Amino acid sequence: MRIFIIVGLIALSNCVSFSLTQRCACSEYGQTLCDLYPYCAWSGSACIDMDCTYLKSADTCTGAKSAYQCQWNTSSSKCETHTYACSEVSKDDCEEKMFGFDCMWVNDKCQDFSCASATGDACSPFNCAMTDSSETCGEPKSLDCSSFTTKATCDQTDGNGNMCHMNNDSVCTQYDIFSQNCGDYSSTKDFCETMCTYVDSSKTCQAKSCADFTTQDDCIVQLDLPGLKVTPCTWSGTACQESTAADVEKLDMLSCMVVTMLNYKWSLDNSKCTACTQFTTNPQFQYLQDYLNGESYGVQIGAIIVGLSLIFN
Ligand SMILES: *[C@@H]1O[C@H](CO)[C@@H](O)[C@H](O)[C@H]1NC(C)=O
Ligand SMILES: CC(=O)N[C@H]1CO[C@H](CO)[C@@H](O)[C@@H]1O
Repeated sequence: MRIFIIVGLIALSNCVSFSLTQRCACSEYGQTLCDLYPYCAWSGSACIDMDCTYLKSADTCTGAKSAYQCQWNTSSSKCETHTYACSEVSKDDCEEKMFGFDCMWVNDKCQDFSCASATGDACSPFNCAMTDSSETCGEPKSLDCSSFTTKATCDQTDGNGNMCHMNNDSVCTQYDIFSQNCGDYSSTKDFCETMCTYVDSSKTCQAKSCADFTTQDDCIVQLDLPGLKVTPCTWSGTACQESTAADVEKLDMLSCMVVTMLNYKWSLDNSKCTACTQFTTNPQFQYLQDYLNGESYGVQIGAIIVGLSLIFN
């Protein structure tokens, strides 16, 4: 169904990087690895995409354990596919965008999201018009950035994916809140540095690279959020560099999963970290991809990091 074959390995000279929006298809795994991944299920003869009917207890079926895909039916003692309404979601998970919810916690209840009642962090800069100075959150509206002349009045979002922000010459300018190209932020150093690296010598905003890490302990992966990619890094002895395909092959089992964001699998036959050839979408990032494709979803960098930590666990 959702399985598609694409070139998962993006070759950049001899370096490798991986898409955050996909992972190895379940069909790549034998039973041992299949059992490790919550997104897969062992049918008895093959590893298949997780399907509620293979979850055999209320504990593994309901809520976050099945990424809010399934619910335990107490009368039949079966795990069934279920679409959760906000009112059924617990406080802890109510505002978790990665489960695909558009909900908010108000008056001790998980309710449908509304810009007008959102305050503080709940206000999504992507979905709602938001003014930094007054901390107000409202329905999307159009903005004319050039009409704002001070930093205090300039910083705001229109709820349609655009924001006003001061450029490096103190002119209030319109930017995409989330551009897939760091270069779009070359004229605003401070915003550039929230996701990318600003290079003073060339006055350009560039994607982060492994060389940004200066110690061996930090030299693991570099996350390119605008590009929705992760690049594994290898310590050369003196510097942090982009890993080559040969470096990735030598990773141990856990690093193989984590560093490649599940784009490689551990081969039990030869104990090597091996590229998958079939991929499935990674729904933890699906909402972000949907946003980038023009649908409006609340995307916050924090939620992406939470998504990553779930994969790590
Ligand atoms: C639970 O299972 C019973 C028996 O199969 C079925 O009649 C009922 O509709 C199910 N409940 C829900 C909420 O789907
Ligand atoms: C002062 C300064 O750095 N100005 C730069 C602002 O950004 C524009 C567009 O990238 C550059 O052309 C300016 O040199």
